[in-house]
Amino acid sequence: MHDMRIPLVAALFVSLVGCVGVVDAGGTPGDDVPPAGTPDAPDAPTPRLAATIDKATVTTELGTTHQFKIALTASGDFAGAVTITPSIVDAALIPVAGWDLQLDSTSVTLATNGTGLVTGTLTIPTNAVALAGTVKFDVTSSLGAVNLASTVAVTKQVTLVITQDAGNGQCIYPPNPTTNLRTGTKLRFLNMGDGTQVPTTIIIHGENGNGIPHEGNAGIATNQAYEVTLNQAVTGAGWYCHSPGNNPGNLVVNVAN
Ligand SMILES: [Cu+2]
Repeated sequence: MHDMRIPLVAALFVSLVGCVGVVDAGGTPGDDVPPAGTPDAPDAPTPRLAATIDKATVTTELGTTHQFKIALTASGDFAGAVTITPSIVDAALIPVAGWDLQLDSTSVTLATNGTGLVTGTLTIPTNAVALAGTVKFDVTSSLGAVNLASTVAVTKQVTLVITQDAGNGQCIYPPNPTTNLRTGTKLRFLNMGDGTQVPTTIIIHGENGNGIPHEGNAGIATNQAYEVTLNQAVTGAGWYCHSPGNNPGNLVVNVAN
């Protein structure tokens, strides 16, 4: 019995030594503790720039101005210059002529995680030919480009707003006495009097034959429009309020093909 135990213990010892050698991979005994690493640091934030536009579509008429608010928001510790490039294109991405698009600033430098606001102003002239377009703002930074867009649809009509003087009831006309149109445009004389003047109605004087028919005696009530579609080219068609009166002598409509 004793003779058999000794080789068994020796064999077990050899086995244990061999096992430790494999784990150590040739190193010093006892160094098979994982190296004292630094704890995981929080992941570095991913820099981002969000850009949004306040309206995706505009439905309007000729002779109007529209503002687009472009909001910029940096996050993930992003900071730096942001450039905004405006353009107006049609469905085939061809630039739209005759409309005007301006920015109050074309470049903004954002502080770390800061915000910015840029305003674009679109002006559609009364005699623009294009009746549709996409207003684009390409927002570029070191992170790349974000493309914002708003589609604009235009009705071929122009509204001239007329109010009445609170003192004597006389018509108050649009600030620009000259209205340039294209043939086929509906021209609307809109009575925006406050309804307190007498008469509250307005009769538009047009010289029959020059393109603007004289309005009938019923006139236009408050918040209503006298509408005429101008299908003939004409230069210098005069108009004014026949009632309640006052002809400044300089109100003209020009119509071109
Ligand atoms: Cu008249």
